Amino acid sequence: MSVRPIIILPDPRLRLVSEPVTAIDDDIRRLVEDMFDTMYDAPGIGLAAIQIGVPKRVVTVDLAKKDEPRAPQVFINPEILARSEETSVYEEGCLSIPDVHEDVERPARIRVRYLDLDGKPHEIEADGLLATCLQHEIDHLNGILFIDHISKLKRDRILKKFAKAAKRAAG
Ligand code: GNR
Ligand code: NI
Repeated sequence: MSVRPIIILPDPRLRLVSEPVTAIDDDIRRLVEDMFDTMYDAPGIGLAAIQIGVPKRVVTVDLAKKDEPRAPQVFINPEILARSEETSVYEEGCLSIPDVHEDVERPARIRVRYLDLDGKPHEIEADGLLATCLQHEIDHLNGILFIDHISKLKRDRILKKFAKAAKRAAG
């Protein structure tokens, strides 16, 4: 059980492009375990490895509601193969941008290819919250944040607030 610290805006590591996983070894299995510990502790519905400072293409998701049993899902090297024309809007938040929630419009459905923890490839069609969450997490793997999908005015306001808070914390 290792809850690792979540990195927060404006940490420049959030802008890194994460590297593909080349071998699913004990290091990756430990990383995934720590990601779930950290995600459930937060709590959040998704986490990208870079949010705990590890620039590898690993995503964890659990969309189960509070009164439902846990439903952990792991996506290694996830790739979006296709996006629907139709879009949907969800109010998104991010553990790396605490207390900020904004509507984001994204493709409503995506086709995703990924590896599971056994290295076995899968292809799924995702819609609803899973489609939104996977797009949010795959964005993290590419150094993109949900605030990059909102107006520049709102984004700059948020960036300024977090830059100021970091400055204050540094004394
Ligand atoms: O916990 C999270 N909730 C959430 C809500 C709407 C859209 C995306 C998300 S993901 C977020 C956790 C997180 O920051 N993942 O990177
Ligand atoms: Ni996030």
